[in-house]
Parts: sequence; structure tokens; C-alpha cells
Amino acid sequence: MSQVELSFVIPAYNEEDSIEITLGTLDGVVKNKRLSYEIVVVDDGSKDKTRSRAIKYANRNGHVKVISYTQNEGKGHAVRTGFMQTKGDVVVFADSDMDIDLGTVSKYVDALEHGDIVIASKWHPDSVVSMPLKRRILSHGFNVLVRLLTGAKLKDTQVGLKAMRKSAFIDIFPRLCVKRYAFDVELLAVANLYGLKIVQMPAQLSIRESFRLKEMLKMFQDLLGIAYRLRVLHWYQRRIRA
Ligand SMILES: Nc1nc2c(ncn2[C@@H]2O[C@H](COP(=O)(O)OP(=O)(O)O)[C@@H](O)[C@H]2O)c(=O)[nH]1
Ligand SMILES: [Mg+2]
Repeated sequence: MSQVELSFVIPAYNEEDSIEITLGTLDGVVKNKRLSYEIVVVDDGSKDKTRSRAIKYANRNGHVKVISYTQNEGKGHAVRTGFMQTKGDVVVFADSDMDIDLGTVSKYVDALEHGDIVIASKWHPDSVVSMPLKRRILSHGFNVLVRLLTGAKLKDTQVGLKAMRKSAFIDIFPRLCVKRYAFDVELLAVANLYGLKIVQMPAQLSIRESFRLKEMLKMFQDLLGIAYRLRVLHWYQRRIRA
């Protein structure tokens, strides 16, 4: 593939039931747009058939490329690995579990006219969200902590649909270190330090699962790490100047 305009990065962990549907959906959305595009699947050490199903799809479709490793490292690591391999001017991260309606993805790309990164927000007035009450409470609670600890002004940092100008983020990615779910917080906090413009967009989501306690604790621990590097060590600020 030579000049690529749009790259998708699709993190996947044990998504054998939905990976092909996700790829088909994205392919369908961009196919008619006369864009040159690629879809980079990052199989994050899945234990099921995610890898073989993604490879099977890629063998039929020249736009799809599969990166795979055996050890599960976390969504942040998967997304970062994929981003570093992209060739497009615009990079879109999208979850592979079909919880989010990916049909609107071109609107996110178009909205880059108004900013450097366009993120889906569950709490945008035009969003349509269905999720268990417990998850809703956890999501709000996490956002309160994110705002308090990082100074972010965003109502939601966590949705797995984000479009960005690659040139604005190429220096940022090597400075990120969170491997799991709090990765998005770190990405947006550092984008803010760089003075990048963040645009929030509505999304349609149907989240079925709640979080496991272990994942939540890890997320909180990672969030404290981000706040400590940001507010106490000024670690990101120093690395930006360097
Ligand atoms: N659970 C989990 N998902 C991962 C991991 N690495 C990549 N992912 C992918 O990241 C996306 C979001 O994960 P998910 O558990 O659905 O998060 P949620 O939507 O916030 O509940 C999915 O496409 C996963 O396949 C990982 O280590 N754990
Ligand atoms: Mg999900």
C-alpha cells in the first residue's frame, strides 16, 4: 500500500464472535468514499479464534493487516502498537466488540476539520446510550476522579471511538506509558499539554458488560500514576520540552 489517507486501529482481545462483523462494518462504511484506507487489527494475545478469524478476513481483503502477539498486554498497549504501524494521515481507533455503532465513523473523520482529535462521548446530549446502572455509576465516578486528578474538562474520556490527525500525535505516542484502560486519559491529558483541540461527538452505544473489580482497581492505579507524573513530577511536560 502506498499513500494511505485513513488508517483504522482495531484492538481486539478475545473477540472471535465480533471481529469479522467489525471489519465488515468498517469496510462497508469507507468502501464507497474513494479514500485509500487500511485497517490494522491488533490481536492482543487473544486466547480464542480472534487471530485466525482476522487473518482469514485479511486474506480476502487487501486493506486489512493483522498484528498479533502471544502475551495479553492491555488495550493501551494494543492501540499504541497499532498506531505506530499506521500509514494514514488520519488514524481512527475503534473497539472491536460492536458495542459502539461504527456507522457514524465518517462524521468523526469529517469533524477533524474543527480539531486535532475527535472523541465519542457517552454524555453528549445527542448520544444514545444503553448500559447497566452499575456501569453508568462507575463511569461517572471514574470521570469525576479524572477531572479532579488530571484537571481534564471532558465528561467522558473512555469511549473506544476516536479519530485523530496523525501528525498532531506522532510525537505524543512515544511519550505514553499506560498499557491498559486508563490509556485514553493519558492520551487526552498529554494532548491537552500540547495545546491540541479536542472535539466531543455523540455516539450510539450499547454496553452489555460491567467491569471486573480487578480491572477497576488497575484503572484507578494507572490514573494515580498519570496524575503523579503530570502534577508532581511534571514528567510529561519535561519530555515535551526535551
Ligand atoms: N478487555 C480487554 N479488551 C481489550 C484488551 N486489549 C484490547 N482490548 C479491546 O479493547 C476494546 C474495548 O474493550 P472492552 O472490554 O469492551 O471495554 P469497554 O467497552 O470499555 O467495556 C475491545 O475491542 C477489546 O477487544 C484487553 O487486554 N482487555
Ligand atoms: Mg466494549
